[in-house]
Amino acid sequence: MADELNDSRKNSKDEQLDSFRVDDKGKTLTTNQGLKVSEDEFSLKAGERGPTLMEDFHFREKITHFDHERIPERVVHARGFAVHGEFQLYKSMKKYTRAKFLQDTSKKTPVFVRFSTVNGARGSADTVRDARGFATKFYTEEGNYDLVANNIPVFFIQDAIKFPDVVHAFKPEPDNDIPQASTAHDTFWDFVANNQESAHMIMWIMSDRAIPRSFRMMEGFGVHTFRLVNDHGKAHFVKFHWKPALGTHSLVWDEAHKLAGIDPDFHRNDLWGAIEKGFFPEYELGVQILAEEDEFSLGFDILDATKLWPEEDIPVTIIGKMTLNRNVDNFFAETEQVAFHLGNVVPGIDFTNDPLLQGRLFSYLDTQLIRLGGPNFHEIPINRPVVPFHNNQREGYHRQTINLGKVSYHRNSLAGDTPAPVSEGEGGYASYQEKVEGRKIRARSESFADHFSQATLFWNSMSLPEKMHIIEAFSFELGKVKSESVKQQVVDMFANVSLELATAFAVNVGANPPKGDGSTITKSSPALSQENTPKTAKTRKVAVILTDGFNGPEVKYVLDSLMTEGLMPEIISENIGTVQGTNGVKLRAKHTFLTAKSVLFDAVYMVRGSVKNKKFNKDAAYFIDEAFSHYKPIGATGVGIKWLEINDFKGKPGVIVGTDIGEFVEAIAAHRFWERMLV
Ligand code: HDE
Repeated sequence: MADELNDSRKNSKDEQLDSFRVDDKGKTLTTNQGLKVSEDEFSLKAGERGPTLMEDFHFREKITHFDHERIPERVVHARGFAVHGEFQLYKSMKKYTRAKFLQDTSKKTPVFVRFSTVNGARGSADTVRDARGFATKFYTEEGNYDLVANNIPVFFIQDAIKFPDVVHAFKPEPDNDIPQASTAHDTFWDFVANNQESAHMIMWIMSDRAIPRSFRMMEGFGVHTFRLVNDHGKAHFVKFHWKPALGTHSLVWDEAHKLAGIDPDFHRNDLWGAIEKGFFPEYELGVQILAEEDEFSLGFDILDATKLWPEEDIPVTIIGKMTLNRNVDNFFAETEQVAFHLGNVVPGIDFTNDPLLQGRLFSYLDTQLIRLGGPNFHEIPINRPVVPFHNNQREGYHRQTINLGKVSYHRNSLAGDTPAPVSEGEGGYASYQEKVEGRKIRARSESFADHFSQATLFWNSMSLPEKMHIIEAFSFELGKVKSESVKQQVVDMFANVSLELATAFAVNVGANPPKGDGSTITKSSPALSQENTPKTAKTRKVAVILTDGFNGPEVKYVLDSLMTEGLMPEIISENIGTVQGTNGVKLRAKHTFLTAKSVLFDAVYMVRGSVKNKKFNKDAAYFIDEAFSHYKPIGATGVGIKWLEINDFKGKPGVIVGTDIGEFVEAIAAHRFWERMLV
């Protein structure tokens, strides 16, 4: 609740939400009409064993409300998790934009961010292979600005009219509703092979980017080319980026699979838990800027959403930082009811003619009408701007504002012709006056025709382990396709990206090796590889396997040091509760092997003690073996070292023996030891 919030986190949005928050604790039960209720367990009946009476208004109100508790889930991005935070600018962007929140470095702008998977239903698993949504609502002093981004910088299609097609293809197949959450097999790959503009996005979806370790460790991309417009009306093209302070990291596929069963809420638990612990995730906002006169200088069309701007060609300038620092009070009221819309812009931010962007401008408003039940969803607390809104829109379902007076039209004399528009100089939004001319035509521009060069750029930029993961992902996904023809079409299509790639997965899925010469593109972009991401051990979870009789001072030193370094060690023992070491050291075990599996941790610290419990030893062996096979760092002291020797892990990459904390923390920061893949 807000009153528990420490003051530094309070902001204008939070203060606004305060007036809608209700604490029912300690209150008398009433009906929705405020009538105190004397009995809430028994319906009103004609006799103790008789029928329930129609007259029972309390029963009817309670059941009717319950019957109507659900709203339609989002048609895409149904499963999501949102948190509050704030954004602060490092340097003024006044040169490029009149947007006030991008000019004043002293201001903190409240934000609400919803992360999501695209494909699965509301109750599906977090760790499926999919793009992730990364939608940010900035509650600025000029109204709401929504940056509705994904963790992948390109998209499947080039024109919004094909969105229903691609979504129908990747959602569960319509006859049997299989598979849930993950991408459909035959229909999706049939779509891909017959809509080859998808090639670049598919490379990202088959890569580690589609199985992120955490929402806290994902980049965000606005995808489209937008416009920034300054006070003088001068425009620049812009691409928006979010860069996570913790770097961009991923799960491995086997781990992602297991997590979907062991903890379907893995990503929401991770984000919720980090914020509750005070580990506030941070992302820097970056922009790539292109002068209008350079529109045609990149060798591809900047209106084509299947293209990215290589960061080595157009550097990302970091302009500010977003800190996510508060969990929601109520999932439905905030996370479910938040409504994002690309059309929520502020002066100084404008659109381009990207046909995907243009279509989205229609879709996001339209979809809220069915999802939130009418045109007044902007009045829902989470959607309200922190500045007042005044216009002549009236009535409709669930209207809450009580507009005074008789006048609800423009122009008028009875209210002095108010509410009245203001000039651009006074903050009125005016669209950028782009000169447009052309014939009405349903066609794709020739400049959108190259579907493969950047898919190859992506492939060329991957490290060896990343390439092996991509081959594995294609082999897994296509391996599930029943149609031999579809498999072959996909193999032949991806030969245009890389002959090496297509040949490798063709063998695995039982298709014929591809024909053709492959790609001649040799360019690569190091920024695309996760090998080159920032690496830190901060906030990583370490499983500590510990039993009674451990070396008290030594283990305490290791755990204290890990915590000082900002890591989260959690003890697994024979029982939940106290574990007793030498020198009177007592620690608290949070887990047993029943509640903790290795996939829930980033690293293992193996200590053990004097216990001879066979079942425990067997479970510990499985645990550490699995962690090793997922390339995770493993540390050991005491009896734990002997155990590593037995399993022949000692001396292997990422296996650290002894109390050199620096070495262990460095290994955890490295995240994975892919060298194990090759030995
Ligand atoms: Fe969306 N998208 N989208 N999308 N999208 C929705 O809006 C749509 C696209 C994205 O957390 C829907 O409120 C069309 C690209 C996110 O609430 C809907 C097209 C990108 C979210 C919709 C696209 C996105 C959505 C469903 C092709 C990355 C979740 C519910 C032209 C830049 C927002 C809703 C949240 C949600 C339409 C393509 C990101 C139906 C027509 C490209 C993060 O309006």
